[in-house]
Amino acid sequence: MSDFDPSGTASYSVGLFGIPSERETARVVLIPVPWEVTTSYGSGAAMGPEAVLKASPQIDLFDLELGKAYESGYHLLAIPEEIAELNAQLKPKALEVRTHLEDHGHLNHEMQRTLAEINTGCSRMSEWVYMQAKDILKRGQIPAVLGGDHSSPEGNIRAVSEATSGKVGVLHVDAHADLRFQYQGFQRSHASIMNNVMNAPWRPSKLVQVAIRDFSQEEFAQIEERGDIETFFDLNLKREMFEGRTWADICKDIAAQLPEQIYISFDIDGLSPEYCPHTGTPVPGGLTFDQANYLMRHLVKSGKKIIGFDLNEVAPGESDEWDGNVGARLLYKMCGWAVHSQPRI
Ligand SMILES: [Mn+2]
Repeated sequence: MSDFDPSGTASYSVGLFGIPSERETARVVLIPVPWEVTTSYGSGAAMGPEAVLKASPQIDLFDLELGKAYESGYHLLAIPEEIAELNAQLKPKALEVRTHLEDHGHLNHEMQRTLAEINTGCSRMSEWVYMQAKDILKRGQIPAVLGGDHSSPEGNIRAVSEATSGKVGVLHVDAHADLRFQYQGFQRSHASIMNNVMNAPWRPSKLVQVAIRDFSQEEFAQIEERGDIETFFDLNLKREMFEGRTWADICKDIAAQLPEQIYISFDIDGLSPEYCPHTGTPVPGGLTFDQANYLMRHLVKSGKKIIGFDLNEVAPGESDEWDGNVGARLLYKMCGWAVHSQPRI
């Protein structure tokens, strides 16, 4: 990085955010996952990693609150062709299964076989992410997933949870609760990720959800039942703020629910849709960019350690790069806060 000019014109061909960094020495290693097999509504999340990478060099690296955190290195691995191919192969099959289910109400023998093939493929993707994340953790680096739909980070959450013997707590920012028990027959659907995470043998100690505003009655029942799931519904957050509570006060409440070691799983649709108009399942309401950033700042200032994280469901528009731009800026803040939370001693 010696001849690198952080104020100069940057290119993504140099690396994420235009920063030259080595896999071996970077503090944060990002795993791109071009995946959207079970996406049920709008598509494009598989193009998320590329969109974020291409938009990333326009960020001014010097940051008022993060300083020169980037100097510790944020390295994005190459977009894995094998996973991209598997995604391209399975996505039309998943659509076929879904259409068949809608038309007939059940799956015939052939469609059940196709469904099994999709479930196996989704497990393969998760296993691949898990192996990457384990390797990154072993080297003392911070693993981050850049999705892909919300099923893509499961392997990363698993690796982090195992590395902390299940002590880690997950902060989950999303419009959706993602607690569905299977979705349309898919075991690893984007809508089931937190159900899968919180029912796994390696599950984290706590799931704290923020900005949730779209969920089923069954998901609500699970939230009510379980002591290890705490949900800050968007409606309640907004009501409290309308009645005079500050976001700083609410951030304190959120921090109080989390253990010291945290993992952040950020679905871009947790933000208000104006920040992510092309994401697969946008929902009105949600956080502003600044609220999300302040929440992360608050958590780090209150002593939380960000052990790993993911950003998912960023989907580029056809003619503008706004979604990728916001995604890159959010990712930059996440990388910076992760580094700030775990200063090298
Ligand atoms: Mn979502």
